[in-house]
Amino acid sequence: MSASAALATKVAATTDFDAIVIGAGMSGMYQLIRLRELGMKARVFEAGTGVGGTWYWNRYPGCRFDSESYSYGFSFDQDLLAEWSWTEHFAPQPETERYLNRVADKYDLRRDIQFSARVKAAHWNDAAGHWAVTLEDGSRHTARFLITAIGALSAPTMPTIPGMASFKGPAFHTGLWPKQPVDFAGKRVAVIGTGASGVQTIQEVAKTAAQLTVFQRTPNWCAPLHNAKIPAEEMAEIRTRYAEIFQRCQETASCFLHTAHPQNTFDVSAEERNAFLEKLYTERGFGIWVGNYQDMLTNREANAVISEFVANKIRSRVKDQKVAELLIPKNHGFGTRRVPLETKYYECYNQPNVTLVDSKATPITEITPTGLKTSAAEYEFDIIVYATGFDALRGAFDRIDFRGKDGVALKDKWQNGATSLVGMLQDGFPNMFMLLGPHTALGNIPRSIEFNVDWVTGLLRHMQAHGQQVAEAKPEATAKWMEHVMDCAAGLLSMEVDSWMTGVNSNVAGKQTRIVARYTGTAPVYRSWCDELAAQGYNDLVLA
Ligand code: NA7
Repeated sequence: MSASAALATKVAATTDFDAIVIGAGMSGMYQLIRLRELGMKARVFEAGTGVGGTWYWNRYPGCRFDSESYSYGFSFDQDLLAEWSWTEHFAPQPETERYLNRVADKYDLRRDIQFSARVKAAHWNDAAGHWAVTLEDGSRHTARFLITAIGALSAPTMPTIPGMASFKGPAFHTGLWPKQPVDFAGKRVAVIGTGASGVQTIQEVAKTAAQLTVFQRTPNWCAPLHNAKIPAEEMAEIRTRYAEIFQRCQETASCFLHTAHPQNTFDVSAEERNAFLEKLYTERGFGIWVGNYQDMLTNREANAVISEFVANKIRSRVKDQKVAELLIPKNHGFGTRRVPLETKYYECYNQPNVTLVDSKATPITEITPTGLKTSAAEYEFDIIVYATGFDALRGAFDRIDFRGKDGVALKDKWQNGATSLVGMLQDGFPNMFMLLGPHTALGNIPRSIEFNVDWVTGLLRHMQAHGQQVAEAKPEATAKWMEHVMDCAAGLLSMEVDSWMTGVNSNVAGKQTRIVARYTGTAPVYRSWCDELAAQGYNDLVLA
């Protein structure tokens, strides 16, 4: 019997599982594959009835990637890369869900996944050296290791407007969309919220709704997606370049195909700059955001130039200039919040069936049985869509009662903002590994997921090889990492703006103050910290 199998057997004798994974999205699925390779008995608990996480829950109309499809899928399985065809440069949600189900089929993942199983609590038992996980149905399961694969944008938040329960028609949050399609044809529809989800929803619903009223509190800077179908010959060509594509993702700052242009905004003439910005505006994907001049997100004057460029694009695309001005952000510069990518979004407001309401000037005061009231008017609707976002980054953690050593609650530990070691470990919480924890590199998320899963797997393999059963981050290592996290955020214009990226959510008590909520360094720097930690024999961890 191999050493790993021997350890697995020993652990299995004392706990229900070697490892429990919370969540069957992309990170949970990939982690399960790797745990099996380690010979571990693993169980995944998933609240939904299917795999896919983000791509299971977010089935709102128009939901799709903003990362190029072929840079987003799993990179670890050559046969899957050879077999799968993406049909669009930015695949729509149903295609991605199909893709993830194909992965689940191929690896027979569902036999180790318990669906409709929402984790309520996870408590570390120091004496037994295991985690006890309690589900909402009251059942309790133990495992030596606990791996959270609960997503960074997975805790949807509803507004707290009086009367919400009284609305008689259907009402949906974009992140909790029903499986059966919603027919908007001939309906009067309200969409509340104009973030990335709202923008994708609006441009789709505007096609069929009799009347669409958009309630916009803060406009966002949106830029064209330039999506297109991928014909079979082009997909065949893309397939030959996968090694190059994923290599490129490893080298860029946020794992996208795009990365900052190595010049500053004012290094070039106004003419050259304008030509460059025009080019970016006509190119696919996030280039205009993450492939722009390298000082765009740190230099106020530089940021003003790109902001004015995009503002003029909005003015040229929207006929009614009063509406255009309402759609142009005035309280933050381009790229300092997440840039929603759009397809004829601004042109929607030229349609007679679409109305924009400034809900900063005239806030929504009440949801009524037949619609809603603002401080200025009353509206009647058949359907209300809440595109009001998520309690991001640590929100999904706050919804589970995690307790570490001495019964300390993670929520209390994170009272003044989350801490971590490389986003994946938390001192005081032994054997808990967070795949998309706070302060992990995000960007093109599957690239980060694959890295983090492989890193956790490497740590588990190391522990197996050395007969170690407990791993915990050292507080001093956590402090050093958090210092780096804080340093990275210094000087970023995005830190001056309220958004989920700075930990602000107006609908969640206690989350009104900006904090360094995420890792803002580059992915290569992030990975070098993690690799270094492993290369030094995990000296920043106590391994017992
Ligand atoms: P976002 O980007 O957080 O957007 C939420 C939107 O909802 C935003 O426009 C908010 O306005 C608006 N909102 C939230 N609460 C209210 C209330 N109470 N009244 C009016 N308007 C409200 O969430 P998304 O789902 O679009 O995107 C999140 C990320 O998921 C996205 O970046 C992708 O990476 C995937 P506010 O700006 O707060 O004034």
